[in-house]
Amino acid sequence: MAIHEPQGNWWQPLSKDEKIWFILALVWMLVSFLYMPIQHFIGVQNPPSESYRVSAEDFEALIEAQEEKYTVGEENGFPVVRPNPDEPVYLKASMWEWTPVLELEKDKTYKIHLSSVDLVHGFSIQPINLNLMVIPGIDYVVNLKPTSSGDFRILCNEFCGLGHHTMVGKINVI
Ligand SMILES: [Cu+2]
Repeated sequence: MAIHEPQGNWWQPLSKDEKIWFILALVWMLVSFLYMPIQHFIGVQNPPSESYRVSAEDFEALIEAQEEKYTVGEENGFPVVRPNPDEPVYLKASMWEWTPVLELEKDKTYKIHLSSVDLVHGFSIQPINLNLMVIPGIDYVVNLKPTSSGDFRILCNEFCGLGHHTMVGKINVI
């Protein structure tokens, strides 16, 4: 025989207050749910979704070609590169450095190609709040438009070994 049916009215029908709260919660949930894809299209702070596969050797070659063409100086042993805003810009993460130092012009939009040649690093620009992952084998494109001039530090925010805390790069905005 099946389990006995519960006797009588074992549950209470929803009261008016409960119904109102239930409907409010449902409506808010639907608004949030629908707003997520809308924000993807109208939000101006979304991470870009452009990425490519790239080998460490190919990315190193792109970094070297960029250095040959656009190096304007040297800072702490790193080449200072002033790239052309109309061309792709390459920034390499490796244990435990960011290469090169980039010199960018204020209010110009750059397509920065980020990749790592060893393991996962994190790209974080200080003092502004920007955090992205840098993954070996992936060329991740960041559309970057500096809106104020000055020196910005690139910190690695993914633990990447003994020298992680020393992994600081630099962007000079002129
Ligand atoms: Cu790192």
